[in-house]
Order: sequence, then structure tokens, then C-alpha cells
Amino acid sequence: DPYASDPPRHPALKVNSQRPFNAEPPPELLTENYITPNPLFFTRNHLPVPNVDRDTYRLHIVGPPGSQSLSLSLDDLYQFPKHEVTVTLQCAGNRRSEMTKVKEVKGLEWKIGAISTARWAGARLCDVLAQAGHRLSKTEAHVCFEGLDSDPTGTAYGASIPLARALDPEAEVLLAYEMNGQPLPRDHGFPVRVVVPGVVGARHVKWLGKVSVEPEESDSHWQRRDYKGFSPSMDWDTVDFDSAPSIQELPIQSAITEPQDGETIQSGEVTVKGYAWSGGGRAVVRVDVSLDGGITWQVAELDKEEQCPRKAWAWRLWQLRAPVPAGQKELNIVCKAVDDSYNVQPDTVAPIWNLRGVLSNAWHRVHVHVTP
Ligand code: MTE
Ligand code: MO
Repeated sequence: DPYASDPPRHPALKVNSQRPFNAEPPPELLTENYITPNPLFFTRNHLPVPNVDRDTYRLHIVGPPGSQSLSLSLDDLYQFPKHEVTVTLQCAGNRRSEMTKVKEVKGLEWKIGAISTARWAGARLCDVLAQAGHRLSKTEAHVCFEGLDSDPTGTAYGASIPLARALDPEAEVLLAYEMNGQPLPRDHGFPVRVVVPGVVGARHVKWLGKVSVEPEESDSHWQRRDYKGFSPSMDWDTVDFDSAPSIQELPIQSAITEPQDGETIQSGEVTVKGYAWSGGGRAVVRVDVSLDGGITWQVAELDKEEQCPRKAWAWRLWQLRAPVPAGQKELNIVCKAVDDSYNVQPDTVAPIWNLRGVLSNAWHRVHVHVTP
């Protein structure tokens, strides 16, 4: 059993698949803290967790002719300036279970918890690439990452990002060796993972073994044949994966973590809580909440953790305390967020349905009963 040496996990996690291990924190724990505690951080593994020895670990940096290849130990990596950044990581499949309700899709049934936030520390990728002699080239180029996890045929997890993002110090792409002040937990990439602020989780390659600069995107299955969005009209017989770009920055997203769907609440006052986040460093500027299915709206209060314009890498937690309208036996609570480019969420799922169930960011809806 290749999964026999997987690490122990927190019992509160909601498990979507045991082998490989995929799990999310329950909604009420998700927004209890701005920083997600490491044991509750959602986990998305495609393969068994590799056992990496910190002393013999080497990170290989390879590039085109003219650059220098490097083989870096963990101690070598510590010699680069240590950079820290708070980043929210979201899986492209977050909230896929809502798409399944419209029509079947292929993928894990994530609810609203395939998203978490941590304070990451490590070397900046731009500093490491500079040491290897990389400069921005005029031709389009990509930085490809390979994990040390692999399937029975020896194929490793891989993904890539554009070289321009990797070399931009303001983009703060990290080769991270710390998560919330601790060495990376095994499930989250020990000893080194990539952190690409504002970009879909799939590019944050864990158990990083190799970084290479290439003229093309990674030829990994997960870069070329997955994590892409399509028209609702596309099915598995007609889809052409080469016709769509790989997902990088993610669209505006929000969800309600409290109360939960089907819950019974007291009349009087209701407290609605949730998270909001947008990709590409776009800040959340507003969250609107409705108690009547989207007819009337109230503006939620955003948490005090502020976001830096153009570098809003982490989510914004929010809440609304509001009177329950007298005589209501049930409430249809809805939330939607707006980012600083005034991007909004679509109101329903059907128009954004896609066969892989990615980019699910319609208004989040929760139905609750009210006791008099
Ligand atoms: N890196 C490797 N090596 N193997 C993986 O399976 N999964 C990716 C990404 N990096 C993956 C990986 C996906 S799809 C996501 S959403 C994030 O890791 C999840 O990171 P987490 O498990 O730390 O939350
Ligand atoms: Mo993912």
C-alpha cells in the first residue's frame, strides 16, 4: 500500500477521499481564525505523500543554455533572504458539489472548505532564479515545477506558471519551507513547496523536487489536461483541452460558513459569517448579504485584517448581524462579494457549469429554519 506511510490527520477534517487523502475543514472551523491552523488546513493530494529526508533533500534548478543549474540543500535555501507572506490557497474545485447539483461533473465533491489561509515563509523564487542567472526573456517562457510524489508509473505531479510572474519580486512567489512558523507539515509539502500568491492551488507544487525554465508550459497532465474552464455545452466527447488556457488567477469568491444549510436558528437576531477572496491580488471591497434569496441586500462588515491593493493575497472574513424579519419561518441567506476591479459573482451555477466542475463561484445560498 503506497499510502501506508501517509501522516496522521486531524479528526475534525471532512474527508472526501482517503487514498489519496483529500479533506476540508468544517465550515464553522474554517472562519474561526483568520489564519487556518496547520492541522485544519484543507488537503488536496493526487498521490501518496512522499517520505522526504531533510538531510539528503536537494532542489534542482535547471534552465536553458546560458543559465546555471543549481542543486540546493535545505540549508542552501535558508541562505537566501527569508521572505514571509500571508496567502490564501484555494483549489479550483472548491464548491464543486454545487455544480454537481446542476449536472454531473468529474471530480471530488468539495463543499465550501477547499480554501485556507497561512503565513508562509521561504526564499523568493525570483532570488533563486537570479542566482541561476535567469532574466526576463523577450520570448514567452514558463517556470515548471515537479513534485517528489509520483504514481506507479513514476509520473510526478507537475505544474507551471509564467516566467514573468516568477521573476516579479512584487508577485512574491515563494519556495516555502515554513507554514505558520512551523516546518511544512508532510501533507502540505515537507520540506519545500511553491506558494504562488493569487493563483489557483494546483500551481503551488508540494514536495518540490525540480524547477525548470522552459519555452512551453509544463507538459504535466494537471497543467494541460485538467484545471481548465469550458462552456457548459462541452462534454467529455467534444472537449478540446488545448483550446482553453490553464487556470492561473482565480475569480472573485465568497461563501457563508455560519449558519449552515438546513440549520434551525432562533428568531430575533441572526449572525451570518463567511469568507471572501479574489485571485491575482485583487482586494475584496464589499460583501452583500441577503436574507430573502437576493431581493433585498445588506452590506456585511469586513474583518479588520486589511488588504494591500494589488497584493491582496489573503481572504477577508466578514459578518453581518441583522434582525430576523418578524413572522419568517425560514430564511434564504445569500452572499456575494465584489473585488477592486468590480468583478462580481454570477447569481446561479448553471451558466458557469463545466464538465470538470472548476471555478464554482456563484452566489452562495443557505436555507435555514426559524423557531419562533
Ligand atoms: N503538489 C504536489 N506535488 N502534488 C499534489 O497532488 N496538489 C495541488 C497543489 N500542489 C498537489 C500539489 C492542488 S490541486 C492543490 S489545490 C494544492 O496543492 C493543495 O495544497 P494543500 O494540500 O496544502 O492544501
Ligand atoms: Mo486543487
